[in-house]
Amino acid sequence: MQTRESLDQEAIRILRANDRGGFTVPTAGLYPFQWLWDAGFTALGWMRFDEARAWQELELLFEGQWPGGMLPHIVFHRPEATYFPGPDRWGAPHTPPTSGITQPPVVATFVRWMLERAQDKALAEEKTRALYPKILAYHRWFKRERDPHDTGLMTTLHPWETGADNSPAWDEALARVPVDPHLPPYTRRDTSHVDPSQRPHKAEYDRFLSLLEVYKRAGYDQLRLHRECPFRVVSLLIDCVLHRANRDLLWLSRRFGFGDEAEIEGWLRASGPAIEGLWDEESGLYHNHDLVQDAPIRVGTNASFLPLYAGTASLERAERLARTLEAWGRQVRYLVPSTDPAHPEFEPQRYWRGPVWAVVNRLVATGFREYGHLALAERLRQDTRELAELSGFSEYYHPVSGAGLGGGNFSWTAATWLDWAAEGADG
Ligand code: 9WN
Repeated sequence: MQTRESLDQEAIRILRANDRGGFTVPTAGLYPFQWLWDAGFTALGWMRFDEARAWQELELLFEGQWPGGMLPHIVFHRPEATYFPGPDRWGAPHTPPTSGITQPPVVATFVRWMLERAQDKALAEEKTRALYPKILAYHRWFKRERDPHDTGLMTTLHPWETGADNSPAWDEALARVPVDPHLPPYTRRDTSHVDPSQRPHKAEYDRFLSLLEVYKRAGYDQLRLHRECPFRVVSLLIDCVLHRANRDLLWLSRRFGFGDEAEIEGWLRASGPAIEGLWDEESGLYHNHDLVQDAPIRVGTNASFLPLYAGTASLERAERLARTLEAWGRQVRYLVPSTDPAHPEFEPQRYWRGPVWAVVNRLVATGFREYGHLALAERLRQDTRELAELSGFSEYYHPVSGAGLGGGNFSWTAATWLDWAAEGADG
């Protein structure tokens, strides 16, 4: 058990050790590049002790932005051999090399939080002004390329885009993805860093990689992929994070007088009711949606609570969600398990199939706090804090024993400690 002060120091040490000169790797070895939503959470952590460095994290992330606005989920700033798949396998048309898919778009919201909290307001305003048009271009890309029929919901093309790669929510949709008979042979690197019982199975990797071949054949043409990609879902992680990000982009537009309010309000008018359409009265949860089958994916996950973070839910639905989460909390010691602990596919040590992720806890807690469920929000923060005290800054944690799992010395967990779990920046 470590003290608050020693953990603060340890968290700062981890971010500095994972700094590669302006961008932060999630953890050395296992993930040696810059990831999109990791960069967002990590910038919040840097903000606590080096504001200039925090802004730089986002500046370097946008070096990966594609001309059409897409912000890729990995920027391969420099070659590293310890991760697969690397830039060659993606074959994406960009310099610096990047992946060819996106990830939960946390940036607009976190830029707002950074601006609000900054000690150096002049620097924060200058950086926000420079980032704003890039974030707007990214959100326009989402609307144009991922919601071409204006349904209010984004099409997600890969489990990696959701950030929750092997969640049981994707099992059926992924099982339908044919394994490419000409899939080039590959050697996984993740299982040389982490015990395979804590990582996805080979059957999942075969399909993760088969999807890359589909994208390359389509020349990364998103509209073509709406027809040709065999994996198409609505992901609560993407849609709720994007809805929230658009609310914060709207706020930024007003705050600086950028004049984009009407366009952003139009997006929000479509996405708000569409997210509410994912509600399932019977389970008291929101569900992801399979677009290939046009059917709800009835698997409770830690993302099922995110319409509170989006701010789209009614007070009544928030109350139901609170009761559902409290019920989960009677089945595990630490909230929020990444999968409903009563679900037959719940696996408490395997990645997104059961373990607790500090960053998702932070988003879920923000939602409950904003809806006035202060005790539950505080329990999420307390559980996250205890996990760090017990097991240090791991990638994820066992929801029953609290053991640290996956990679160690993990940037976004350390950053989430500094910015939120240690004492809470926001109440
Ligand atoms: C694929 C970096 C990333 C996180 C994801 C997490 C994991 C990568 C992987 O690591 O995914 O993107 O190779 O397993 O699932 O959420 O951003 O920390």
